[in-house]
Amino acid sequence: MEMDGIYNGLQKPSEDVYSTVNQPQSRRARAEQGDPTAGKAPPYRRAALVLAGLCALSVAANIFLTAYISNLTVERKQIQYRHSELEKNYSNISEKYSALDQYCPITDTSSKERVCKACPQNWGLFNGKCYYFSTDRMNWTSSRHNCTSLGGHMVIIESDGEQEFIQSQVRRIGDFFWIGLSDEVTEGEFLWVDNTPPSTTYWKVNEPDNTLVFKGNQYPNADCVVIDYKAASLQSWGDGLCSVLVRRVCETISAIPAG
Ligand SMILES: [Ca+2]
Ligand SMILES: [Ca+2]
Repeated sequence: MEMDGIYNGLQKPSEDVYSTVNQPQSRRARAEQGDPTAGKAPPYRRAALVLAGLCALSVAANIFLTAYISNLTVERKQIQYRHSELEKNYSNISEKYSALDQYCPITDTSSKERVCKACPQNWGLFNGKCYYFSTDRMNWTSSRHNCTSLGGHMVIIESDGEQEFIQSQVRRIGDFFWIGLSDEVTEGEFLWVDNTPPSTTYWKVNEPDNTLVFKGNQYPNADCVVIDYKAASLQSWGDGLCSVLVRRVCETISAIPAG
């Protein structure tokens, strides 16, 4: 029985055997035979797939980056705005705080108690304004900057009373002092540091002469105004060289208004 079965098998090969032989080998079959190209897509198809993938990736990356950058731009603008607001607040607070320390210094370090005065320390009160008569000497421009840095400006004299007060102090100290008047910008056109022309002037005789006379020598281009402590009357102004080192008078507001 078993032998018959074998013969039958040999004499009647199944159609499947022929069809397998005639048809091209399957990828699996080729792979089993060690064909290295089996089991993979053709090279051009793989390249196209890779290219398509890269394109999709690039488009996605572009969309993502565009959205990301636009987000960053908005954030940057918001931060810049907040930064400028903070800077404004800071300078405002700093100004107020420095004024607080100037006019209301802490008198007791343990209790932090502050005592407020009409003028900052070392400044004198006259008619609702505070005046500082320096002990050091600077050229006119540095004097101007120093008065500003102290929270005021170089003195602007607007009345007989103010001129009288300043001259009395200058005489008492016994030195020359710069005031906030010069014709540096246009020769002969004197302006205060706030760019206004003087409403009333107190020039000495023969001043202004655009000349500094010092120890018998004459120096031209005198553009900055000094108060002479030796003047006998209110007429005490003279123009001198802006580069000369002289004391200065600064002016600022008082915490107690005039009246
Ligand atoms: Ca001049
Ligand atoms: Ca002069």
